[in-house]
Amino acid sequence: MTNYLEKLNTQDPKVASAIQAELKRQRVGIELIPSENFVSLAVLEALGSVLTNKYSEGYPGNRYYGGTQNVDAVEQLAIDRVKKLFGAEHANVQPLSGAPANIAVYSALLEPGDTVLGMDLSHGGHLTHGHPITWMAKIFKFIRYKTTPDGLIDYDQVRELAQENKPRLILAGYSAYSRDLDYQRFKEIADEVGAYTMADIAHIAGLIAAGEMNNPVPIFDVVTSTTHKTLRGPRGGLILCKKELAKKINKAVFPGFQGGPHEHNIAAKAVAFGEALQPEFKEYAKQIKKNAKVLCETLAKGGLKIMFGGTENHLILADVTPLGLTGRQAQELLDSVNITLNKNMIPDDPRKPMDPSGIRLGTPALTTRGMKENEMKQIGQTMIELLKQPTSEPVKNSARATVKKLTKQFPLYPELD
Ligand code: DSN
Repeated sequence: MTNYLEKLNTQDPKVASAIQAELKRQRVGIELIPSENFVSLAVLEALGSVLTNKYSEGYPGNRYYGGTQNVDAVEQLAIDRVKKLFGAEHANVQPLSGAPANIAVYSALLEPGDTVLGMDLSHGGHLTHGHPITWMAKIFKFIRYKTTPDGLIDYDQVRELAQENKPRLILAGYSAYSRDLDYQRFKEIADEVGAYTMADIAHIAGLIAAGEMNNPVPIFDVVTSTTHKTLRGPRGGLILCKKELAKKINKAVFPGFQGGPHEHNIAAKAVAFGEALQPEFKEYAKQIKKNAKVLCETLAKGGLKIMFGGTENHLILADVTPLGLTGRQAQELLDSVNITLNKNMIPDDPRKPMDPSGIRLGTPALTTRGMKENEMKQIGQTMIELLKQPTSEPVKNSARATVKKLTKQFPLYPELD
């Protein structure tokens, strides 16, 4: 593909040049943000397709608009593939992203004022799991469970909180926790108090699809996800659920919460689900985990304090304050040599969200580029050297040289030249 952005460049060079600059940034950087990935060219093509022109409120075979035969076919493909991928009874692929998917589930299953038990944000949970800053926290009562000092979910505490507060919904899932979950245990607790079970697998969906992590879909009532993280699809969301909740969930997404579905995006989801069904995707997911383990060990050896006792998935949450830096300083320093990750709160962080104690990083994007354990070691050592000598120009230059060497060795989107 040699004419990438040719039309755009002629018509609107300002937008074209910003996109080109972003392509370059992605190519020359070591991308460690655990929620980011690089989609295939096939996914990009579907995203940029004429399906963006079509309105299609409703669901396949039952729409409010004419001319929907082609988007029906695409949406049905996405539904069938994602059901197969996770062993789900029902799938809704219309949520625009993870937050709308979660909100749609709350509105499907709960009444205003109902109680939800979810994971504390600083212990790895997510904003949409009831952080007081969100609108949802004004509508529902959120109670939060935490991890133990050794980094596990304290299921006894979850049970106690459930018995005490009688939640209508128990929520499992996270965006900064590095261990697997015992979904059966959550389900037993929920059954004792008559609560629905909901898992948000946004971060780990790709690992679950590949059989590399526990799958809540056969156990839980509802599972939500984004499609753009380890699942390596376009930016978007989805909801999986038991057959008996299908109507409620569908009605909550449309017309309850969203309007016309983004069918170009749903087409790209279908392509990504098709890719995730291939045997190569299993190898990819395995490698993500191997890479995360090596990176984690290298960072721990170098003096970072790893939260939750290590990693069983794609991500690492680490306290950088033992090296005399804050999370924000570490992020900015690494950014200056094109290593990208994000500052993050650690459990019960004494610092503020905009300058917390920790950094969060992961391996899905670099694994897509083809990097393996050796490269993870090099990257981890480079990071440690820099974090230990933040003002040394020679160390910075050496880090830049490593980044340059690795990103050249593992090129990104060479077809787009
Ligand atoms: N912003 C996403 C992440 O980075 O984990 C979660 O919504």
